Amino acid sequence: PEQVDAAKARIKALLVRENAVLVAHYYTDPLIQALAEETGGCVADSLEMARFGSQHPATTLLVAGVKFMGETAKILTPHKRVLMPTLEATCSLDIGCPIEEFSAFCDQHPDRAVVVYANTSAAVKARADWVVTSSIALDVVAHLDAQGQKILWAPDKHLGGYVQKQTGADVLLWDGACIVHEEFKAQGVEDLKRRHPGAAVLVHPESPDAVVALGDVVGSTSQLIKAAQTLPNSEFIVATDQGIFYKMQQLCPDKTFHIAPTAGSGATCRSCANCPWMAMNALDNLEQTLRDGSNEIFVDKALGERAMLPLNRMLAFTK
Ligand code: CIZ
Ligand code: SF4
Repeated sequence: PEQVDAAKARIKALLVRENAVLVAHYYTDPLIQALAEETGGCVADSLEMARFGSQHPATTLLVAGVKFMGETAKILTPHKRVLMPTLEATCSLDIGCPIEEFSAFCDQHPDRAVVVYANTSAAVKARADWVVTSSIALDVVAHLDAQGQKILWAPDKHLGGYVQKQTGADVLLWDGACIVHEEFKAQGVEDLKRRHPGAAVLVHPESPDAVVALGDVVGSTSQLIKAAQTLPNSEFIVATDQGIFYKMQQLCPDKTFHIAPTAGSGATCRSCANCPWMAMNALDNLEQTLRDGSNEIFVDKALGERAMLPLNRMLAFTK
């Protein structure tokens, strides 16, 4: 703890020296989330991270999360320096949607509006008509459906399938998945629910169908946090990355949170439900990046300008 305090103090001084602000995702290490809060930064989902970073006056954004979040920040504010604790932190959705194949898929379906999840590369965003996060996916697709548009959705097939069911829109799905959410098991959730009958089940829609079907609330990280605060239940079973417990516990100190099982046995798994790429963000690489300006994010200028259009459409979208 003393070493942690010392590291945090050094990072605080570096943030001031570099005129930088720390923007952290809910799935990062609780130490990083706390540091963001203590230094006037933000802890949020990818939509709010993008909004916060683009509006904050700091000239350097230090983005703790995965690569697409740093790229999004750079695309929205090309004049700012965007740093990340590591450039290795990617996402199975981004990896599973390479631009050449995706672009060919879009070319085969020119009649469809291309809607991509924020968890994609700058090049994929540049090929899209709309970028969405899980916070606004349903609203955007319902809006397009109301205009009679057919949709090509990428990359998460679980979230896309959920959106298709909820909106009734004509949605063609790319075959991608999140390696973290895909592991949640319906049987395990049911078993756990039997042991905690009063618990409400909170599910992120990147989870498989059968798990989503058990959700009392299905939604983005920010929506699940809100549900933890507003539902009367004192216990919750949560199917998303367990980094979210930091914020849930902070806002609801008297409530109990159980991670949804990633095995059918109903045994909870403390080491699972933790994105390996999010976990690459740590105090030591965060400090190193601020100290020497390493791990700066660059996005090709023309690509960035093209990708900015659907990103700004996302930020401007209100129901
Ligand atoms: O799973 C992710 O990476 C999420 C939930 C991103 C986001 O939109 O905050
Ligand atoms: Fe990607 Fe899943 Fe990790 Fe989120 S939790 S960054 S969707 S692999």
